[in-house]
Amino acid sequence: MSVRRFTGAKVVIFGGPGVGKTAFVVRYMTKRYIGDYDRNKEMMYNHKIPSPRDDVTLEIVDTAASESLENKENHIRWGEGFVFIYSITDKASFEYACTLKDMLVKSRGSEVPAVLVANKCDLLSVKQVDDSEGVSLAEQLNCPKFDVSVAEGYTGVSEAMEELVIQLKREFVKNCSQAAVSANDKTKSKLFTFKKGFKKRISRSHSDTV
Ligand SMILES: Nc1nc2c(ncn2[C@@H]2O[C@H](COP(=O)(O)OP(=O)(O)O)[C@@H](O)[C@H]2O)c(=O)[nH]1
Ligand SMILES: [Mg+2]
Repeated sequence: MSVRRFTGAKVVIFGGPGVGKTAFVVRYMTKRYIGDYDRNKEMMYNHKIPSPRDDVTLEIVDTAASESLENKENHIRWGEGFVFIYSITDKASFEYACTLKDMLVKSRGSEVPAVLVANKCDLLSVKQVDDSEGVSLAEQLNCPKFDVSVAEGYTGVSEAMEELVIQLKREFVKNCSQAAVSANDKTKSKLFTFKKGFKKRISRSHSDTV
């Protein structure tokens, strides 16, 4: 029997305009911080994570600032894991993350692999979002929250992505075992139908002989 291995997953980076989505992805992939990007471009990246057994490739969509509702819904259907980013300096971006969370939970439930990222923690003096608000959103998303400054460092970014990859692997294993259980159920039910048919045939042939 062939063993399925986790070789990759589709990840969506969600968040309002200017929260640092592109800076986050670029930091994660290159460890570098580049300040300015075109906000209206949606980008798709393939990022290979070396692993002892098989390489794992993440397909990452860095969503654009002005996404249509249809686009958001497409991304929610497409993604296997989600990074929700808001900026602690921008209340509207927090509210935007809450709206995206509602859309995700409505469509996919709250068990989907996800992490919440509170970005721009280097700008505490102009903070607009309380920690408690972020914690409550993370609870609703059923996921951990990471306080990061993409501008200041790589560590928080990589920790958030490592956590997401752990959740994605767990989900993969869960799906594999569910598939195995349902394949087993199918075999069992085939066997059951066969046994039933066999019993019927026997009792018919028995009554024929009486
Ligand atoms: N101070 C600060 N600025 C940041 C941080 N992350 C991103 N930015 C800046 O925020 C702006 C928007 O970033 P960008 O990645 O284009 O946001 P996006 O629209 O969500 O993709 C840029 O000027 C970034 O340099 C951060 O952690 N701290
Ligand atoms: Mg961007």
